[in-house]
Amino acid sequence: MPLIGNTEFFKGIGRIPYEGKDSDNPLAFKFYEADRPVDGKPMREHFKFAVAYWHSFCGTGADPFGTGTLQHPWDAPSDPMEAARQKADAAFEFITKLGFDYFCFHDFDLVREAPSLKESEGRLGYMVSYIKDKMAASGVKLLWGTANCFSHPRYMNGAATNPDFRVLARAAAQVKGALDATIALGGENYVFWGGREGYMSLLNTNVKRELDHLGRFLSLARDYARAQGFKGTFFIEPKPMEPMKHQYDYDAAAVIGFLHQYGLEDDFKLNLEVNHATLAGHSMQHEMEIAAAHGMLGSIDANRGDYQNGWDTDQFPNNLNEVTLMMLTLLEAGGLKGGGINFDAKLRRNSTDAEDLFLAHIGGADTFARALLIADRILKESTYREFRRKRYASFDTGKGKEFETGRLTFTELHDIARQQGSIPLTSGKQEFLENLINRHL
Ligand code: XLS
Ligand code: NI
Ligand code: NI
Repeated sequence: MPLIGNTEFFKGIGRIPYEGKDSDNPLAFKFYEADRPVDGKPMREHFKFAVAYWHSFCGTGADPFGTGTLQHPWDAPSDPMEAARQKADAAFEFITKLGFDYFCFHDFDLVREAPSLKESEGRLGYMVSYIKDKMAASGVKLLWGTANCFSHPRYMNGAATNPDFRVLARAAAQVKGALDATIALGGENYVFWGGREGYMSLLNTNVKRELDHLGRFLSLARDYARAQGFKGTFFIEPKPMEPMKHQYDYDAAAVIGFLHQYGLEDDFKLNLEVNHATLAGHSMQHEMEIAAAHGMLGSIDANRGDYQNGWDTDQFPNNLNEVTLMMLTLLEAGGLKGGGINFDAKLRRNSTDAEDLFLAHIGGADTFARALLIADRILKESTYREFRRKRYASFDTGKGKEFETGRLTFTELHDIARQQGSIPLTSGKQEFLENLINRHL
């Protein structure tokens, strides 16, 4: 295994092979076979699997009740630039051994933020060139970049929706830097997750002004990036709450309405996250269906929640039934528009072996690969597609078609109802379809 840096961080683990479903090697893919074609394109293109820099290389396992349990050797150097270089070395060793094609990052995942904006920009600029070389050497690409405008105390009342203009300007400077970094690294997309764009209390909040500020901020960011030659897609990542009591980007439907209200619908799509969907009281398939219905199914942050509790636990995906339903929607929608599957998931606090990060990603990739194969079979070999099509057959011809194509008036509908006599009940066949899905799992 040729190393890109000098130190090997994940010793004793080589390139993860595909060994097929009968393998009992925990460090092998059982279903994810990158070059295997499914429905006309290889798995790697369906998924564009990405490693999330923040969880995998910055997360320490700390929680509100205790300090970190994961002691990363790359965090040891006190010099921030040395620590950042080592972290990048570890990240690219990991991604290359795993065989994924992409990564995603926030600006200050790459290097610790400095006390001043100017010095922070200098640090980021240096790390961008360091990482650019690693990308060239490994062939790993950037799925998307983003700015962390939620961790620093200055953002406690929001970034683009902060009531203090000075904080908004500071956030703009940070997003500019993250856009520049994304463009310099050939990033295919750029994400906005409005972590603190919302409120803790309506008593101190002017919702209308905050939404207008957010709309203007995003328009300016878009115009800046386009002027710099960025051709990729901007994504909004909906999440209903956490850290705020309420976030404006609540769910897919709310974000789509917002994008249209502020004239952003041509440049922006959605980056949907499984655990955010469930926090909003939806299934992930629901969120994907809503996005796909508007041509906005852009990208996916893959993880899962714990269905016994209600916060963003960001566990690695392993629920075959849930992911199969997602893959049905993905295939029917013709794939993701520009994005991929980013594992926005973290190890449990007590998963402390170096190999655990590999096992987590292998399990996630295998769940998606297996689900894709199942969904492809359901669509090609069962009556699922045909049943769903036929359910709307009354709109395919005659008066139904005239209605769909805008050729009937309301009074004509009334006339039709008068003439048509009694309407037989038609079963929705829900249990039939549920059994059909289970039979293919
Ligand atoms: C947090 C979000 C975050 C975004 C990127 O819940 O998922 O990780 O994906 O800022
Ligand atoms: Ni999340
Ligand atoms: Ni996310």
